[in-house]
Amino acid sequence: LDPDRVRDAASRFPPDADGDPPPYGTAGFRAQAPILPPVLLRCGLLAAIKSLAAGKMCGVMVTASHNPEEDNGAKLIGPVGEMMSPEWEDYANRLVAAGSDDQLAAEAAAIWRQEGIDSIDEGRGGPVGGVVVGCDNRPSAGLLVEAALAGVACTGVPVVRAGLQTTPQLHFRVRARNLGQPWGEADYYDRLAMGLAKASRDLVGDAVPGRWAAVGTDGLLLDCANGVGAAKAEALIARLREAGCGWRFDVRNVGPRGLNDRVGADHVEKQRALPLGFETVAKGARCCSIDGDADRLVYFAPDGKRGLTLFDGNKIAALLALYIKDALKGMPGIAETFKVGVVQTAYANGASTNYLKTELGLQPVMTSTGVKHLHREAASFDVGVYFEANGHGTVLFSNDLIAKLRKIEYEDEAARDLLAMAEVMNQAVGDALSGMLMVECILRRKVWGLKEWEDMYTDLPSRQLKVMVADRAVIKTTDAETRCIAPDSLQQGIDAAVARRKSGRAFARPSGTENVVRIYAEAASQGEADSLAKDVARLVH
Ligand code: 16G
Ligand code: ZN
Repeated sequence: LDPDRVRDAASRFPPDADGDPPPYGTAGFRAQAPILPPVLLRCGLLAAIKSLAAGKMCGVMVTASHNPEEDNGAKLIGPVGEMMSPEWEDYANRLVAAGSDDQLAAEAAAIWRQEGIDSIDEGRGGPVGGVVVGCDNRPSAGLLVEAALAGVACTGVPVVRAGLQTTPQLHFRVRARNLGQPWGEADYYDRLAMGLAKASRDLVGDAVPGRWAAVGTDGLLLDCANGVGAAKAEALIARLREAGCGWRFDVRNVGPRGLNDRVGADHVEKQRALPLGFETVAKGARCCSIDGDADRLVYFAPDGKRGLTLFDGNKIAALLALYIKDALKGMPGIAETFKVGVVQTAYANGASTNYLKTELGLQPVMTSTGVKHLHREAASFDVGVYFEANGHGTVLFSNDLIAKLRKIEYEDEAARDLLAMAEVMNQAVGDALSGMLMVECILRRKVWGLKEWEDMYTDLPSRQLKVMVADRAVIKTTDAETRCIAPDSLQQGIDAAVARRKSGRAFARPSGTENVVRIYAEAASQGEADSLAKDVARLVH
């Protein structure tokens, strides 16, 4: 690593003199865009080192997901399309904390040595790697992409500009490239369209299959949060049409103004409010929202009183898990050898956990909040479904299982269904467009309207609150964020408050993305859930 080149690149994107650099949060760096150029430079630099260490392509996605338009950020993508491991998050923090150009050059050199890059390269006969940089449609993207590219280039690692991408598209691209599979954007649409044709058993040919029309369901209204997912959803739908799919999609909130402003999956899930532009949509219409970078998906139906019925990540997970369980019934004798699992967080509504246990015979695994935690657990199963309530999730299939299914696909319909699902569902990360196609497919296959989906289980009354605090780090949790171990008497207080309610459950945890403490409470009645949440909020204050 040439320290002069690092210093030169860094001098073009100097850090703000005052103000601390942002920390690596749950999903990467996120802050107001003006302070981010030096952070993106450092992300590019780190991704380049990672790509050299792995001898594979890595990625940097410039996005702040569902955050306001003025914010931006970076998500770092490892060689199998995964989020960076905790060790590399530490490296990222070290580089971002390095204020001066000299400090940065020294830190980068230290990481370079720690990872033994020079000797790896000699062993391979020269550097192998590359970094692909993509972005969402925020106005600040241009400069931040340049900063990331400069960070990569100063290491000598080749850079690729992917331009506008959804976060899951960039994860897909990195993963597919490194696996030697077709990786371009057109390949992404092809895979989804072809997978859907197989998964729906050619139901795609019908605009509205006759039997399905009888449950009163029609096309899907899609709220794109005015984000990058809008153009990508349109491209996907065009590809579906080419493949003969007659399903109706009505794409709304296509931008470019108003990103995440009272629209999108986060708004719908957190505020339980209709997105802008859906005020006059008919009661009961099938709608879904994605977030600003299209890695979250929730479904909803207007209730005719300006409110809505929500189908959150847990409801989506339940539908997917049921579909998988049903498919497995079609392969007796073999299915028992497959490990099927569902991963949730403690913030999943207790009714969903209960449904998975009692109706599907699954024992959900609980992890801390954040995709990287859920993803890791899900990858330990042959078929691993994971979802957060906010709509981030996917279904992972092990290589071993895929190989077994391939052997029997010609004679076994259920095996073909599962293979098709593995094509539709993004294997790198949660993907709103993938998830949407799969949900649409399952509803049609089951001849289900929203009513049938809703009736799978009824959410227990719950309340989420966020509490502003001076320092959220004083709250420390354990057991997948279900118990507080600091400050001292907090957990005792929560336990006592919970004990006063029928079927009560409550947790508090520091947010990984904002300086707040999040509280979740559940109880037999809405009044009790509300008052339990308030009690816990008072304890946290
Ligand atoms: C990030 C995470 C999401 C998590 C959320 C929690 C990724 C890709 N995204 O958006 O999984 O649910 O943070 O934020 O990991 P909070 O701690 O502020 O509630
Ligand atoms: Zn997102």
